[in-house]
Amino acid sequence: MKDKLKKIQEQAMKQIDAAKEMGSLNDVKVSILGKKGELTSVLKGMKDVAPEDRPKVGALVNETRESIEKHLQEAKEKMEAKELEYRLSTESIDVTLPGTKVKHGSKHPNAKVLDEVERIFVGMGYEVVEGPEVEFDYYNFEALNIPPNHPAKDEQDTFYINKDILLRTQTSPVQVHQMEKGKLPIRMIAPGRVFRSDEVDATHSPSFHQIEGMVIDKNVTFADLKGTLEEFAKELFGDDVKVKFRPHHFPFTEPSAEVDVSCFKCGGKGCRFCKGEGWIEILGCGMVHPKVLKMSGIDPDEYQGFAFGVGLERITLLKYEIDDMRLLYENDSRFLSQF
Ligand code: 2NM
Repeated sequence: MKDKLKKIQEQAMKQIDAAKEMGSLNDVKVSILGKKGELTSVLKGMKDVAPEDRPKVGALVNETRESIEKHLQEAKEKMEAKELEYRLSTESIDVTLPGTKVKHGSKHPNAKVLDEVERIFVGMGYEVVEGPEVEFDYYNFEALNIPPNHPAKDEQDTFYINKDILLRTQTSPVQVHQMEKGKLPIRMIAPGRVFRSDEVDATHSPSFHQIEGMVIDKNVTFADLKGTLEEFAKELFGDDVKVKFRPHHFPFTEPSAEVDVSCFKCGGKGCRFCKGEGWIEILGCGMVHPKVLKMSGIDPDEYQGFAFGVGLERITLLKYEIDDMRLLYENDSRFLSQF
């Protein structure tokens, strides 16, 4: 038995010393110490050894195993050290090479303008409120004093789900919901997606975004409306723009107006950008119609309000001098990465 163990050990040592790579080192390990290895089979033959000799033989087997394992480990470490040395002497890193550029996304120009508009109004104490894109006819039209026979209600302009339910054509329904809650005063803006059955071209899309604002309090006058929107226009387009209010008509406001800013490209002299006008229209506004207040449960003798509506895409096109609205919807990264 002793001789057999000695032979196994000698043979193992020889094989280990002869191994040239990790793989053959592992093969040696398996063939001797593995489940079906030579040393393991000796251990399995213990039942044939006389009981009084077993402790001695067992100790001898363990000694042999430990010695082989130690030799294996040493050979492995030597091999690893040699490998590392080889890699260190052959591989090198040029730390002066330029790094790989990491491409990262950028905010959509619409989102940037919306951020800016929200910042301006939040700074004046307004709340940002959102509401559903699918609405009842009542909230989109009737509660805003838009009569049943109004042309805007035509199926050519509005997407109807059924006779009473539609895709909102403006975000004013959000203001109506807020008025119905009965918590006064109100200072809010309602940004969001709106829908109109328009053909796509450079200035139209069946789905775009609006930001509507509304203030309701005691003693609110047209002077408050003018001061607020003048401040808004100057913050958005620059302190030196002039602001002009032109009389207009909306069913939900009385009086109503459209607001122009002096062309920020030519300073008002007239250029290609403002089509020679010197002025650029940016929004619609007015004093909330007493009928609109009354329908939502507000007493117009006690409370008054002003409201306004801005087309987000229109402002984005103007601010970034983009000449086609479709560019805002294509999400071509070559376009978007410029902002
Ligand atoms: C506009 C122009 C003028 C408007 C009115 C209301 C409400 F709910 F208070 F009646 N919200 N938004 C309004 C007024 C919208 O968009 C061009």
